[in-house]
Amino acid sequence: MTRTPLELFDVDGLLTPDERDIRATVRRFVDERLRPDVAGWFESGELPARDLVKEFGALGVLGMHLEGYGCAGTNAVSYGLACAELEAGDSGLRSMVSVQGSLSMYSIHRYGSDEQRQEWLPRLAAGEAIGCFGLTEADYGSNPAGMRTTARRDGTDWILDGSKMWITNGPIADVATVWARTDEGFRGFLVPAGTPGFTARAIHQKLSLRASVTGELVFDGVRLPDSARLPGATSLGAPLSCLGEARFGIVFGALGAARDCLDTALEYAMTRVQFDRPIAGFQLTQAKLADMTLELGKGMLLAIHLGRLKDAGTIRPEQVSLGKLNSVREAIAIARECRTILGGSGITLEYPVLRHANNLESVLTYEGTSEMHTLIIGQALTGLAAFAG
Ligand code: TGC
Ligand code: FAD
Repeated sequence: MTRTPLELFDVDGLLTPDERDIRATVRRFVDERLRPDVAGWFESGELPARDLVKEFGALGVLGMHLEGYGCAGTNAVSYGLACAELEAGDSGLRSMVSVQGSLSMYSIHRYGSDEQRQEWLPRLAAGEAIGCFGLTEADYGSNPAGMRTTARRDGTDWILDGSKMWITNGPIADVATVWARTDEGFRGFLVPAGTPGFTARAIHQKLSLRASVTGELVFDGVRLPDSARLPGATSLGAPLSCLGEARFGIVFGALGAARDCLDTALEYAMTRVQFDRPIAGFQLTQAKLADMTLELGKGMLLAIHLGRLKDAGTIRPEQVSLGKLNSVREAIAIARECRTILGGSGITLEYPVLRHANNLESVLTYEGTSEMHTLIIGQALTGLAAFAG
């Protein structure tokens, strides 16, 4: 009798019936709605983003871990499991959901005024509007504290100048959460699409995350009323706390991509015959499968543990870094190893493994590079910040 990798760890035994139901619902949606088309979207670099966001809204995954305003209010583990299922489909599709729920909606939910929440959250939860989150700039990625985008007061208004780079959903967003330097410290602003002076352009020729829209945002003397400012956001800690939410989703999400690769490689190895026997029967193949199963299972146990800490309200940023670093590092190693098991077939879009591996290059970099998470863990261990010279 054979077992799937995560069955070996009895992961299901750690989950509640509700958590398993949510996972099954999202898995079904991914298998039926996304899987048949996702390789094509990746190949063409085009996807029906607006339709998909509406479908994600109907599924209930947009801001699903937030309370009120049409959000499902699930626990963190359920949100993580949903991210894993979405990323088993494609990292770009999980990104769309992460950015909408954990970055755009969370920033408004946590730091916005009542009016901002009422105006945007129900539409964002339903997928009737798309949100994005602009923190990174061309010259300030790992070090957002150096950002050059500024907002200066002009009477009761603000004038926003600068640009943001690599922004997921940027060119299709109805509202952008934009972080800027002001005389009073870092502040966040909600900038609706179509505001005079605000433009967005798509970044093309990506070799990773092709089933996702990525863009540059430019602000040229954009005039905003003070009511566009997120009143609760008064330091860089505000955007960094939003990153904590999205990073948590990636802890689970990347493992979903890894699981999809391993399931694919296992199935392939059982049926691919060389030297008159399935390649799964060779010891070297089994060693690969066993090692990958171990890393996938260990990663999932850590993810669930972190989810329980998050649900208890005790999780710390460096613990999220442990999970993000581990999940993405192991997922990309698993994806590459699975590619070897598929031989030549592994380089095509007929199988998902190299698509996942390519996507995971972005996941390794965004939401804090592996090096940044290593340094965050190093700082927690030593008390010494080694980010700057
Ligand atoms: P530092 O002095 O360490 O911190 C400034 C203030 O922020 C607080 N803080 C956090 N709060 C909550 N959660 C976190 N994760 C936090 N990290 C820091 C900190 O306590 C402090 O608060 P206070 O009250 O003392 O002011 O700031 P630093 O400038 O030295 O930053 C250090 C560093 C390197 C850790 C930070 O800059 C960093 O995380 N850099 C990586 C940047 C990054 O991850 N960018 C991601 C952009 S968004 C994105 O990639 C979306 S991808 C799309 C998708 O998710 O699918
Ligand atoms: P850099 O910061 O220039 O880093 C380059 C290399 O130098 C990395 O290996 C890094 O680890 C290393 N490095 C830098 N500093 C140090 C140091 N102190 N010590 C050791 N090594 C160091 N951003 C958003 O704000 N919103 C989004 O929606 C968003 N979506 C994205 C989507 C995609 C597909 C991609 C690729 C990126 C996205 N980003 C987004 C940006 C992402 O967060 C940044 O790319 C990331 O933070 C790294 O910044 P950088 O690319 O400028 O690299």
